[in-house]
Amino acid sequence: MNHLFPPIEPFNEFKLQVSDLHEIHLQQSGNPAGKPAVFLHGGPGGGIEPIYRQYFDPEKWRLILFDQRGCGKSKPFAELRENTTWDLVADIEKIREQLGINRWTVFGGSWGSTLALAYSQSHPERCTALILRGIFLLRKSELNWFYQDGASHIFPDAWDKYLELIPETERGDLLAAYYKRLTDDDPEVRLAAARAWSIWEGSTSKLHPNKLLLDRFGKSQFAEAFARIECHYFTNGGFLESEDQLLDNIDRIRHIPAVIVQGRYDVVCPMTTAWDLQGVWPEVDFQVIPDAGHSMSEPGILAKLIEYTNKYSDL
Ligand code: STX
Repeated sequence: MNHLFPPIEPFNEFKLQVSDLHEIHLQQSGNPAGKPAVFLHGGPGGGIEPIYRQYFDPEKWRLILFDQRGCGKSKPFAELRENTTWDLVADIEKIREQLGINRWTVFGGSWGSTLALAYSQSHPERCTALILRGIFLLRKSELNWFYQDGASHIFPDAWDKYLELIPETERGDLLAAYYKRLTDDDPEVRLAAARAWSIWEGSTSKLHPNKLLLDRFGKSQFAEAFARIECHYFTNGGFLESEDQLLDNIDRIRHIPAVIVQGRYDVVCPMTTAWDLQGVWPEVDFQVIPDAGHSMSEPGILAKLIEYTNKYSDL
């Protein structure tokens, strides 16, 4: 059975100024002489967590984690300016160059999978392997499913709380209604919207939701960056050229060893998306977890991810 590695501290932490405005926070853990891997967190705006270090054998891997622009310990906090998918792709290259890494394994779930695809399709020669989970391609149908009409039918109780904040006249376009409040000048308006937005996602991420997770999503510090940055990216279609961009450019990466780990009962990023991706990418190793939701801590997903970080440590 594959289970988490013991908790470890980073062996090195530092800041990197990636633009006049943004400074990002990075850390390295595991074996400094190990195989390099970069961890792309979700959201966007979710930030990194200590437990993410425990998915990689610390003797085999040199793991690089960082807080994407505007979240976690990166600064300025919750900043939306100069914050696009392509800024993040450029940051990943800056990090790689700064650390003197030639090629690395790219690990990302949910929004992390979107970013992993955008990065690897831009810089395929830098990728040794891809470990992707809970696939999210930011297509209109996916956003509509989660923020307008879809997941609402599975979690009507949590949905009511997400709706509560928005007057009926504005409910025809909830993304727009939330964007307006998340970018309001009044911090109280922003925060109330941020908490409701984040709690909705926290309530739907696991097959068996737990209070610990909800507490984290409801914390104002986490919620403000998470909700503002997510809503900013989603309002702008992920800054993609077209909504099928990541499917259309699969030729650029099909030669790279890659696995998709997908929970059958993922309500945040339903399996249709992973299915469409594997449909244009027959080379990918497609692993469906029959009894899992969205979160990377779902037992079957966790075990499969660790199986693959172990397997790919030999590539
Ligand atoms: N957002 C999905 C996503 O990337 C639509 C995501 N969901 N939860 C997370 O990320 C965190 C666990 C990082 C908070």
